Amino acid sequence: MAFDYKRALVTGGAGFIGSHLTEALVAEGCRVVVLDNLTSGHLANLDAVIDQIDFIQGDIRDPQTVSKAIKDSEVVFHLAAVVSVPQTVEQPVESAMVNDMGTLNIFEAARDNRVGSVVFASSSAVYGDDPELPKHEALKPKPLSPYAVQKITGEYYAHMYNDLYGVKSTALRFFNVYGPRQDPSSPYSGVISIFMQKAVTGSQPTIFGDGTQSRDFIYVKDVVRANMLAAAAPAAGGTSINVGTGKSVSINRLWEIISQTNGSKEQPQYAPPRSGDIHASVADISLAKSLIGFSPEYTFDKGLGQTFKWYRKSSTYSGA
Ligand code: UD2
Repeated sequence: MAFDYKRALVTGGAGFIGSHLTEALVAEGCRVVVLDNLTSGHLANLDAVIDQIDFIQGDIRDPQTVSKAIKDSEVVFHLAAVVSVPQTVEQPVESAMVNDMGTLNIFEAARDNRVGSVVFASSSAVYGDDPELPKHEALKPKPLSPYAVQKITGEYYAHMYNDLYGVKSTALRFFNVYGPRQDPSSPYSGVISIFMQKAVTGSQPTIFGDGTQSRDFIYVKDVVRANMLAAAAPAAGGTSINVGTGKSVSINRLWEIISQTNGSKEQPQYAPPRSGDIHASVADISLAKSLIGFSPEYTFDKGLGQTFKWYRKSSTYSGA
C-alpha cells in the first residue's frame, strides 16, 4: 500500500477499531499520537504498541487538547465518538457535544494545522431503514437516531471542509465491524462479540426477532486497510464511501456457524425483535473499489477464525 504519511493522529485510538488502526500505522513506520478519553476505549487495547506511540488521555470537546494532539500530524483518523446508539437516544444533547462539536473541533484543528488528509468514521446507520438493497452512497440519508444524525452531520462537515477550506476529507460508512477486542459486555455490543462469548462460555444466546434479519459483517483489519487507502487516495476527498463486504449473513446462520465452530450444542432462545431493528443491510462496495482501490481481503471464515482465537484466549474478558 502506498501510505507515505509519517505522522498520524488517531482519535479514539484506544477503542476497538482505533487500536487496530494504530497498530497498523505503527507497523507502516508512522509516528502515532492517540487521543482518547478512555470512556469506552481501554488502554490495554494498545498494549502491543504503547511504547511506540504518544498517548494523550483527553477529550475532543476541548479545542486546546485537540490542538495539542494534532500538532505536526500529516493525517488524522477521527474515530472518537459516543458509539452506542441507545446512549445517543438517552442523551441526544450530551452525545451531540462529542459527536458533532468534537468532530467540528477536529476539522477546525486540521484546517489550522494544514493537515494533508482527514478520514472520518461514519456508519451505515445513516441509511436508516431505506429498503433498497444493496445500500449505495447515492441513496438519500435517512437518519433515525441521534447517532445517525450525528454521523451524517460529521459527513457534511467532512465534505464542507474539503470543498470550502481545502482540507482533504473523506467519510467512511462502516457496516457491521467485528474482530478481536470488540467488547461484548453490553447487550448492544456487536452481535458477533456477544455470540462468540456465549459460545466459548457455553451459554445460551438470544436472537431478537425470527433471526432472518441479515447484516454485512466486515473484519476489523479490512476496515483498517480501507482507512489507510482512503487517507492516501487523492480522489477520495469530499466523498462518503461504504466500507463493507458486499455480502450478508442472517443472524440464524451466524449462530449456526459460531456454535458449530466451537462445538456448542446450545439452541438459541428467541425474543421479540428490538425496536428500530432493520431487516437487511448489505453494502454496495463499488465506490470503495473505484475511488480507493478497496476490496475486502478477509473471507467471513477467515475473519471469524481470527476472532475466535481471541475470544477463546480471553474468555474471561469483561471489557476492562
Ligand atoms: C449496527 C451498529 C450500530 C448502528 C446500527 C445502524 C454494531 C455493533 N452496531 O447495529 O452502531 O450503526 O448498525 O443500523 O455494529 N442481535 C441478536 N442477539 C444479540 C445481539 C444482536 O439477535 O444478542 C441481532 C440484532 O437484533 C440485530 C443483529 O443481531 O438484528 C445485529 O445487531 P448488532 O447490535 O450487532 O448491530 P446492528 O446492525 O443492530
